[in-house]
Amino acid sequence: VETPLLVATNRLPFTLVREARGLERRPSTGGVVSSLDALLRHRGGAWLGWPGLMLRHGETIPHDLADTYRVESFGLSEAEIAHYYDGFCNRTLWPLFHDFVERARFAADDWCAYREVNERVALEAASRTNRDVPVFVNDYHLMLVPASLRARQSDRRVTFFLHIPFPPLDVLRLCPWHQELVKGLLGCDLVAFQTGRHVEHFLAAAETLAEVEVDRTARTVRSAGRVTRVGAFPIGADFERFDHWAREAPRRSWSSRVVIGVDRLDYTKGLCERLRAFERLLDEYPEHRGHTTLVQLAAPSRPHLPEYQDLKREFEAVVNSVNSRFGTPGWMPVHYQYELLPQPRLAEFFRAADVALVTPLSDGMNLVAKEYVASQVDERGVLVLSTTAGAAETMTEALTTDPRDIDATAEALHRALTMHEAERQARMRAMRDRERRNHLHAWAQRLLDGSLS
Ligand code: ADQ
Repeated sequence: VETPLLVATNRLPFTLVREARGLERRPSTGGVVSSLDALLRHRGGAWLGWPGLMLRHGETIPHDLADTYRVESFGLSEAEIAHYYDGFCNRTLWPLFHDFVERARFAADDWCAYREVNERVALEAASRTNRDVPVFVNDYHLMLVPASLRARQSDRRVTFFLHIPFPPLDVLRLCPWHQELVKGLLGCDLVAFQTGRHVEHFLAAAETLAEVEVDRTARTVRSAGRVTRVGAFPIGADFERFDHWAREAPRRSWSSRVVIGVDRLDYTKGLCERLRAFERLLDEYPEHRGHTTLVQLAAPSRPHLPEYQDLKREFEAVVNSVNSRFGTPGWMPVHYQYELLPQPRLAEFFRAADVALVTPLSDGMNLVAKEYVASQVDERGVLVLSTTAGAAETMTEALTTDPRDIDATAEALHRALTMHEAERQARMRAMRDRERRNHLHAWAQRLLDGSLS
């Protein structure tokens, strides 16, 4: 019999909205949510997270008949949303860990709120499940939970996975509380990252702590008489579903060749640099004018934060300038859509696209690269990928580029658009074989097996 599990994330797999009839659940979509959900459905247990609003006295989370595991929630006050979530999570850790040092804000009241919320989540996790239930803590919002949980229950099994990069020591050190963050993770039995590089960064950070013994070869950290294992567990896409959606998708014919970009509208994703590279391509290789369209799908993200509003304005200005420079009555160079599309629609775009331009400035993994490969059922497209995306560590058949180097990205794009069929197919087939094995659910299972071994 498989042991049940407690999954702890910042958000629950749905958001609660208050309607006239009462509270309603709006399910979240996305790969990670669906894989953790599948895992819990299979093993049973509980999911602990924030439902997106404050429950009022007497309100409870509406039950769903399909629930096969318990849903447990924690609340966040307005001040905590401002200081813990918008503050320390999204204005300190997010930019710092993605190496946007100048954007990172270090405010003591944000840090205090982060500590308090993490404490509370650990308390909830400890009290709402039996001690023999392993806990799987997710992502940068909850880095102090493992140590806090360990202090209460020394025998609890705890695993942590970081979806974003773990930065090199010289960047991490800029955070006045970086040692506390590392100590927080050392409460785990297993700390897991997306890539080997992030593992190395973490071990280097652990080495700076007093009374800690790091074994770089075995990838272990001994502290307070206990051993924490550290490892790379690269996440995968939901391969079979994208493959299936792509095969089922209606075949629309495009009047030009298609280069696709799909991202949350976030400054880490390098959207403006990508457009500049496309513009450079049209400048340097006029043969693509009139024949190639960049389709950029952008999902709204953190739209209430001023830096995201600025980014949206800036990006849309670049779209307009490229379109007005090169556009003709019969051809619009950039087709831009600001909305969250259903995943089957994404698969349709991915299948049709001759090239995917996946050029984040920094990224833990990047699932879009993998979803594109999964949807390339005709094996004729080319993936252009940033060296700075975690995905580049394993997707070695992609054409890689430094996303800040506009000329290099334009070159890579030209090479992709002119590559011979046999080479395109060989590269795509190798990536499809790897990603088919390395799919999302296999990742979750590997992580659990790793934490229980
Ligand atoms: P994200 O930063 O959100 O995730 P990513 O891996 O690219 O980055 O995943 C984005 C997801 O959103 C993909 O599944 C994509 O299909 C979807 N998406 C993007 N734009 C969309 C649109 N317009 N419509 C519909 N769907 C859209 C974090 C880390 C990543 C890491 C993941 C998983 O930052 O590095 O790969 O977690 O661990």
